[in-house]
Amino acid sequence: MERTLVIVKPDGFARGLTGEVLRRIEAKGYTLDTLQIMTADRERLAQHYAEHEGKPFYQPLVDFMASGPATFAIVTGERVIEGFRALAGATDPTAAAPGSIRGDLGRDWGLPVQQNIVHGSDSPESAEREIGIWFAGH
Ligand code: IDP
Repeated sequence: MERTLVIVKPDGFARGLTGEVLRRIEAKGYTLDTLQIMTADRERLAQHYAEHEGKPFYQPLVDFMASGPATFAIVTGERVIEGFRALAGATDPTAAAPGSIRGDLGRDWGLPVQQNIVHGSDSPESAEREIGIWFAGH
């Protein structure tokens, strides 16, 4: 069974969209395996977003992700990585297709980081790496 790391980012948490995101995951038929609400620390965010280090949005991204509580979830199911990314929609919430989480619930707020409500791992390797960062022992 495949698994992925989903984060309801601080914008989604602050807007009260955690339940809506989890509802869509469950309605799609995936299973919530582990859930935790926490404010992410910068050390683990630097590991999580290592591939973006040096990009113009990297520091604003880390600042945003550390700015308040977020919901971290391990979600399981057949092809859940691909499936959750389809549920999430394109990275840019303005361009994300209506029907997706970002397309239905997100927009551009004129900020240096796209506040796009959710994160989902992009490959099995990323999922295992990210789960190891946020859920040691899982
Ligand atoms: P993903 O979350 O759709 O997988 P990534 O390319 O992995 O997208 O980027 C990680 C996060 O960094 C995005 O979700 C978004 O919050 C932010 N981000 C990505 N590209 C840009 C950009 O060009 N400008 C501002 N923020 C960005």
